[in-house]
Amino acid sequence: MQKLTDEQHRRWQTDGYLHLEQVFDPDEAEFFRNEIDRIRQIPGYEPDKNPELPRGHYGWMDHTPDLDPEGFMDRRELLTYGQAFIDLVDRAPVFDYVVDLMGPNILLSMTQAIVRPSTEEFSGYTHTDGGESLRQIRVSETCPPISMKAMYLLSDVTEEDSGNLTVFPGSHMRQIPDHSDRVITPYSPGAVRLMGKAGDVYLFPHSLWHGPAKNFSSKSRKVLLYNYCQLWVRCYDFDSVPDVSQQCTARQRRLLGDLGYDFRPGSYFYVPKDQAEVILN
Ligand SMILES: O=C(O)CCC(=O)C(=O)O
Repeated sequence: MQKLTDEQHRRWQTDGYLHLEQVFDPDEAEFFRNEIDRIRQIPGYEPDKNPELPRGHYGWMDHTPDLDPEGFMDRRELLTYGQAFIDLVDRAPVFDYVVDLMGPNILLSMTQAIVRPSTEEFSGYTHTDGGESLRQIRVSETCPPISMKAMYLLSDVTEEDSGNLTVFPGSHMRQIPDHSDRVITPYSPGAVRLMGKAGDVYLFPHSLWHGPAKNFSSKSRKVLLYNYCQLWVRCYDFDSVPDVSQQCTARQRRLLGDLGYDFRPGSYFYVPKDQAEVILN
């Protein structure tokens, strides 16, 4: 498996994110942009506006509310939309780097496609991932993260206010002071609005404060997100091994929570005997 360099490890520990250049070539980036346009038309999980539901829950919809390919979209559970989305689950080198950072005892916890249109109406936002509890937890810089994500950038983001992923370097280690008393935005002191090209990937843990900046670029910004968590953490997208696992390789099935035997108390906390072998493959 490919490993990160010492310099990349040092950056991960100090800044809390890594920028990998040109993981996809232009054709592959275009392929996935087109795939996002395709799946917009078909049913799937999208943010649910039902005020009765707790925050962060998604609902099953016939299609994305905005059918314009440049309009907003936030689709979850991508694996049923085709083999290309399944292949990304453990694709080199990104997955190799995830294992290098997290170790082999991991699950795929979420897949997501987001389109951020160019608009005056969206002012960006900043958050940590994984909900209220995970926000309070910070592992030390020498520990593997509890959860992290790979963001595949499918559009060029080479200017400010193009829907840039904005990060607060070091915030995975040091909580932003007073964050519960004041709203942290992509324009707050300490924010870095990242530039990148279609095909680049950002890796970052859920504890890093981050989020999308405004997009005034006149083009929509499209990304794919693949999240991973330690095996003992629940995944976002499924409450049991999903049916799509039948189309997956042994390693992908393991990443979807198929341990190779039926659940029994202790499962997921103490790992299967062949866990490292299956994941390191
Ligand atoms: O850039 C985006 O559109 C959202 C990305 C993000 O904040 C996230 O992945 O949690």
